[in-house]
Amino acid sequence: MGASSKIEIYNSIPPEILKCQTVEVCAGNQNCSGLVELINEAVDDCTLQRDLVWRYEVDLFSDGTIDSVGNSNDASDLYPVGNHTIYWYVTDECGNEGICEQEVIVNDCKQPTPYCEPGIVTVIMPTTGSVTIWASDFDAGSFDDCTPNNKLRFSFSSDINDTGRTFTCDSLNGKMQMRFTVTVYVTDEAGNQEFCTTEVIYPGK
Ligand SMILES: [Ca+2]
Ligand SMILES: [Ca+2]
Repeated sequence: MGASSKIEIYNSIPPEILKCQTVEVCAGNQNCSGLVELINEAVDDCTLQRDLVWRYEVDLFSDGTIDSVGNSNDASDLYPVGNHTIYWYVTDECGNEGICEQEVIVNDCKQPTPYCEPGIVTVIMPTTGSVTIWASDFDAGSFDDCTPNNKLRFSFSSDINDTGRTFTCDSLNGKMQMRFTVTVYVTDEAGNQEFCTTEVIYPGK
């Protein structure tokens, strides 16, 4: 009696999945996705590793919708930039199922490639006595591996909210013609930055 209940308890122990910890990688340069090696292992008290039966489900972007499934312990693949969840299931020969979920994070780690206009010629508006220029005015085709062009941010410093500069007659300091060097930062959605340097030119009257 005691022995048989002991065996039942013994048989009800599911395999323990060993690799459930979060995996974080940088996207490679192609297609803004990262090659992630995900080969799992489990231990079980009554079934040999090679006799365990595996399957997994992949929820890309962890939005609750399963996007692909597999019948092995190898979910290695190209994963897009974002956060994803892998659900691992492994069954022993007694029908006990071990389950775990694993987060996979693919980051955009690469800076944008900035291209600045060589210089912008502007004049101070007589009506207001000033002119405001925008960092985005200097963009000459900057691009990023992951962020679409219309989502790139342009600023005059590493602060992405530093988007405009206002020049007044005082900025010209009485000179007829003047050139101001400006640094234009390009920032992608992941916060990676790169800059180019150009100038604002006042041609004078
Ligand atoms: Ca999904
Ligand atoms: Ca990037």
